[in-house]
Amino acid sequence: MQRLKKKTALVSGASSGIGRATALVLGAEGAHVVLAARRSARLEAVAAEIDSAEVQVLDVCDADRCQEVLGERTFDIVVANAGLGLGLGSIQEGDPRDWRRMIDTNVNGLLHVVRATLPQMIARGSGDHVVLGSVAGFQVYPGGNVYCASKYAARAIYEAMRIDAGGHGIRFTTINPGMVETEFSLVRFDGDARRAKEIYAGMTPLRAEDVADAVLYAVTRPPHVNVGEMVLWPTDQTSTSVVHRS
Ligand code: NDP
Ligand code: 8X3
Repeated sequence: MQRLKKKTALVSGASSGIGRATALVLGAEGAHVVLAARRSARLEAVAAEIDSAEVQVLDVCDADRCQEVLGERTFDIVVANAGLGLGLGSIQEGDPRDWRRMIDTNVNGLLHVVRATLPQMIARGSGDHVVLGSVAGFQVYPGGNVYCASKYAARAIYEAMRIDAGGHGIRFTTINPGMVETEFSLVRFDGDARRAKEIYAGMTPLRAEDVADAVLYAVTRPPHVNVGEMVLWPTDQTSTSVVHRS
């Protein structure tokens, strides 16, 4: 049975990793999926795997473009997933350009998507708004500094939505995974594939599909049930800075 038939879902950051996996599961459940990210060819490839999908090339850092592309639409489900980490060095040696990009994408970009999509949900009195947070939004770890700060902010934005836009039939969810093997580490280490691979050496990370499954669980509960904060750890990771490796 397709549980999301006649629903329209927006997934930001759908060109890779968790966003791609989420778009695929929502599409397999019958949703029309709007795939948003910057890389159009990657989005087209994901769209080709979904029965009903469309591509929107969108940089979430661009507030006007978010409003233009998303503001006039109605979405039953929004998965605000686009995000990145850059670098893993100490705060005293951090690069302000990396800080700006992380804050612009993970905080301002999230706010732009929220601002463009929440009003129509409020007007219709329904919707599922899902924010991709992280365990990094609960515990700072060595070298995580500004990335962690951006994910603490994402959690605050999720809480703010519940408070400011609550009472209109909308369900607010934040899914907070630990280590997931995606392109995240490749981006964090500026394309250094060997360093990215080492992060997961001797342990079993989450797969993007595990996180997508959690999103699907949240958006397929009965209407009176709102899954709020969900934290997903790999069994081999017991805190943001403790990983058990064989
Ligand atoms: P990926 O690098 O595989 O995917 C990131 C996605 O975000 C890509 O589709 C990328 O698309 C998109 N994106 C990045 N910047 C922008 C932008 N400015 N505008 C639009 N889209 C953008 O990483 P993940 O799938 O792992 O990451 C997804 C989310 O999950 C992030 O928010 C991340 O912080 C979070 N997360 C990841 C964990 C992990 O261990 N992997 C753990 C916990 C949370 P494009 O480049 O085409 O724009
Ligand atoms: C991204 C994964 O392990 O750096 O949120 O927190 S981790």
